[in-house]
Amino acid sequence: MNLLADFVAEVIFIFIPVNYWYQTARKQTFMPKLFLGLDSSTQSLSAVVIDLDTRKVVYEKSLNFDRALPHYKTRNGVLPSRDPLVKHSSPLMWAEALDLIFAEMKKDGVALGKILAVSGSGQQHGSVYFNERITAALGNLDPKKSLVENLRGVFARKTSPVWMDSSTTVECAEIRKKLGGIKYTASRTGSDAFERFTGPQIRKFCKTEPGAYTKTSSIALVSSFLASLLAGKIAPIDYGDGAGMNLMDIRNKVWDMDALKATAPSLKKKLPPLAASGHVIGPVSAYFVNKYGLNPEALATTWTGDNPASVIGLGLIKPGHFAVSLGTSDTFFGSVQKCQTDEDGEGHVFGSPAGGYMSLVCFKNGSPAREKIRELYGIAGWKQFGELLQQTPPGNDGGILLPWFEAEIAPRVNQPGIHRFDLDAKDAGANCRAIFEAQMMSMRLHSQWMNVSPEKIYATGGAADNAELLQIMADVMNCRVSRIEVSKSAALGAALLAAHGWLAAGDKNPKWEKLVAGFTAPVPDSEIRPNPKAVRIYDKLLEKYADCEREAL
Ligand code: XUL
Repeated sequence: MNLLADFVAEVIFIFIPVNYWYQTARKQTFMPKLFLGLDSSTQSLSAVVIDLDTRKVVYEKSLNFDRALPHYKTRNGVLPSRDPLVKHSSPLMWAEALDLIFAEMKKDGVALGKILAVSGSGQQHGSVYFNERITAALGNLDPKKSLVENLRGVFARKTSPVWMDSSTTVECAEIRKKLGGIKYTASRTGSDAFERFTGPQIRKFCKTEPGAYTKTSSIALVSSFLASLLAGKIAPIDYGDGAGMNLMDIRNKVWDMDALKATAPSLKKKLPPLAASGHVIGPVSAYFVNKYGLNPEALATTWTGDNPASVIGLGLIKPGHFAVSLGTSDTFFGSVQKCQTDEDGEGHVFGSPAGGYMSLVCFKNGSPAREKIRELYGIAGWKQFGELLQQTPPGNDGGILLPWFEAEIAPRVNQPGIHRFDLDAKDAGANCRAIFEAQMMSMRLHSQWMNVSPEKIYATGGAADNAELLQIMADVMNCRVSRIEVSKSAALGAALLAAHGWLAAGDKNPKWEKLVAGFTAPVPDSEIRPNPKAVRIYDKLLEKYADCEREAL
């Protein structure tokens, strides 16, 4: 009898560890390493799933808010407003979109049960305001209900101001004054006080709705709001998106108490902690496990802003690698070695998810302005737009158009309007050329503070498909331009952030350059070189362009 018991014990003793080892090894050998990245942008929510072993994007999907969720009545993702400077959106719409995209992924057969970690990015600066019910709601998300139903009664403010809002000029001036002027505000928080930045927006809310501000127990960014839903608890704000608030001490990556004081009372209590992008918060909420079949061991990580995520998604890991993103906003950004802020206060320094910093300049009149000109001149499509560019000379014979259809960020324009100089308003071709030349000259002019001369610029975003536009970019910026065919650079960056977080949590010490390899190569043979003759024309025209800006302002 004893012998039998010993034998059984022996078998158990050997079998359990061997079986455990076998299962773990099996998991490691056969489990694909899938990571999910989400990007909640101005107009859509996108999902990208990557397989880290095969270095492939295995799934991509986008939901356009206006079309997929028409009951929120947004236009291009923004709620209608009588005041053209006020641009808000609905946090419930973003939450409903999250449910919808998970349902789509499930329907499309995405192996949600095999995803190891989730991260994401959001349009920068937008803010979400909760009352004290939020913690319990997040901790008890009921899978039998939708996220919208689960979030009923948790908001201290129904709508969220977004990055397109320009209604806080007074609050910017107040904060800037308290912090000691443009230069000091920028060197302290990474940027001068900007209308769309979260601090001035919080100040306006506190001044105009003091009762609702008092009832606000917690404030989130778009990114940290959605991360909170995934994690089932209030998520930290990361150093990339946190730097877009005028509230974070950019050098020490902690909340800046003077900036907080200059903004609104009791603000520290209402803000979550700061953390690195992709930092592991914990396992994903049971809501997503029970409802959509997400792996219960999948990790929820901190999200970041869409621009910081694009730094990763475009592979701009080494300092000096820069990109131009031609989207709803046009941005010029890249990794930099040190934190050098703009003394004139037009540009921004954010924390880079790859560590260190990124510099960025943002133009509000991006693709919507190009589209307006196309519509104004009845041009059917971008192909025809490109043909018109070919028929017009670089420099446009000195014709200049300032395309400020909306209030502009760089340079600061509070009174929208378009201005023509030596340009015939009836000439369709000249106006098409003028708008993109102006956008590129403005980019060159307002990024001089960065003091960078990139070897090459990577172009991305919808309009980057147009070779004629990229030639103008190369000639104005006097730099080689290559197209990166990553349609969802922010969502891809987010998926890579999830992978980084998962590897780091497993003590794997992942290296960014290795991690992004294979995902972010430029399109072969897409390089466009500057034409020396055109470069000389733009070098000269830039002076006239700067004079026109000064005159219009
Ligand atoms: C950056 C900015 C925009 C938004 C767009 O400062 O305001 O690029 O992030 O989503």
